[in-house]
Amino acid sequence: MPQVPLTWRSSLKDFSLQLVIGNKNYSTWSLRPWMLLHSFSIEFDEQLVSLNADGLTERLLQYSDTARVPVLIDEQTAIFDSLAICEYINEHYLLGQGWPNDVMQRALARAITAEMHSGFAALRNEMPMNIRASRVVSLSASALKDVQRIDAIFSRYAAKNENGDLRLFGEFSIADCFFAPVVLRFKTYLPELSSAAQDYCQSILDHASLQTWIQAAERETEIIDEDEAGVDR
Ligand SMILES: N[C@@H](CCC(=O)N[C@@H](CS)C(=O)NCC(=O)O)C(=O)O
Repeated sequence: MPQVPLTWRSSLKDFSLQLVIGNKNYSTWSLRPWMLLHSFSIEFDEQLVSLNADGLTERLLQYSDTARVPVLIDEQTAIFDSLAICEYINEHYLLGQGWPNDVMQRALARAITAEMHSGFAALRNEMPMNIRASRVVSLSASALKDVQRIDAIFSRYAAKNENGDLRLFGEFSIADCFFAPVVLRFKTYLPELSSAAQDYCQSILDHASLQTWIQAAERETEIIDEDEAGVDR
């Protein structure tokens, strides 16, 4: 992909970009586009909708027919699904810089992002994101297999950028945004990981945008019962 200078559409005066998200403590899907926008300093308004079960569908239907968050509202179009939103941000605001420059690395980054988007069901069920918590869960064989596969992804594709930070394929991209929620699940439940995977997790946890999200999650007080798993460590 040709190198193009980054020119943000958000520098235009008449923009109004709105991201509708769920509770920061729990909403893995919301974190992905939020982290992409925040990391690339694209201005947006944030609208947080409680994921509490009472009247949830009606609350979410105000923004999208899918009754799901995240939703990105740009120029009165509501774009739903975290991957579609990230692709839109990449095309419309980042001029392609949301993915690695190299075509092969870009293909692999898309492959693992798609794998995360559509897979790891056991891990999702058994280790819900719960940033404030430190918990112990006993994992099924399927969830352990998911953890091992993610460990292999981190070990294989994490590489240092010029600041010495570990990022998938060496430069921060949509792939890191998609795996950040898993890093937070690992922080809560501490499954056994290789040292290479642990190093990647720590490096992403230190990312300034993720720290901003974590701090906001820690200030939240609402409990979503469906996403509380395990016992306190
Ligand atoms: N594939 C969708 C999934 C979005 C999703 O399931 N969001 C959850 C919150 S993290 C939701 O809106 N749940 C509402 C409900 O289940 O009623 C995406 O990638 O955005």
